[in-house]
Amino acid sequence: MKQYHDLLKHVLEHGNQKGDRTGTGTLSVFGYQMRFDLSEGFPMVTTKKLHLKSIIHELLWFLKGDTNIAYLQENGVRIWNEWADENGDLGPVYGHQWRNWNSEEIDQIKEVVDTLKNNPNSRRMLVSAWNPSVLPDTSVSFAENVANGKAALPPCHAFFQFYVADGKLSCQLYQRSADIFLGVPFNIASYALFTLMMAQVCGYQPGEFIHTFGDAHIYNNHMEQVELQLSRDPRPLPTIKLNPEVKDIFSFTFDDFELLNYDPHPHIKGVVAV
Ligand code: THF
Repeated sequence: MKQYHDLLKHVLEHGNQKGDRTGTGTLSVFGYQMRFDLSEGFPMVTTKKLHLKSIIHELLWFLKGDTNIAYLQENGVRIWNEWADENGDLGPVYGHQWRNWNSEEIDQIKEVVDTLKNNPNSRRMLVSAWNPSVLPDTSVSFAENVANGKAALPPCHAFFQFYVADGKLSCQLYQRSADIFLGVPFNIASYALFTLMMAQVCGYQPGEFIHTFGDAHIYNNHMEQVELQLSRDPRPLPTIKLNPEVKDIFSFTFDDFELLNYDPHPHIKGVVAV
């Protein structure tokens, strides 16, 4: 994953010191792009151990249209705990917008699958999680926003587009805000996995995952971790095997994924900014 190390180095070299909503402070750049050829292996960071289980369950949870953390908690996934209200609700976040945009019964995922199968040259194969009508009021708590029908947090990975050429499916994500040390390794693996799943159910080979950033930042309290990670040498990429029987994007379950040859350096802990 040279691309990820290049991003870390780019931000260390060119980043602006910036305050942020969480009060932590960041080193930040605006605008950056990474490309991953999915035929070269599964783009999972090897210079620290990543928890694929959390990534798979989070993606399946988005695809169900679920926005309550109960499913995640039942499966031992804690990454959304900090933002949920006392009932576990996050308001109309990713899953809601993907499957039921603006509560108008617009299933963006189903529509993209249909277009990928029937009109793959289309330039309209987009999914938007960004919905200005449910953006939170930052002067009140996460829970109060949820009580008011707003999202607890605005989506960070805001929208994505698919593209087919030469029998290969590619996906490009626009991420408006990116926590490079903690979130980005998750986001890369999640969208790469999603692209492999969409390719299988729509009958294409995997193409590229293209990751485009708005504000890409390293939190000030992740600097030591980043130095440690950069001192390590990237290892060969793992591969992922999907159960080839699954032909419906909404039918995947946790047991349909098998990670092969993942040999990472040890995990590096970091505190998440809330
Ligand atoms: N807020 C911040 N500050 N960073 C983010 O990456 C982020 N997200 C989501 C929403 N708000 C965010 C939540 N995603 C971890 C990973 C992804 C998250 C939140 C937290 C995390 O703590 N990862 C640890 C532990 C992993 C585990 O428990 O499985 C890690 O070491 O990777 C970005 O979409």
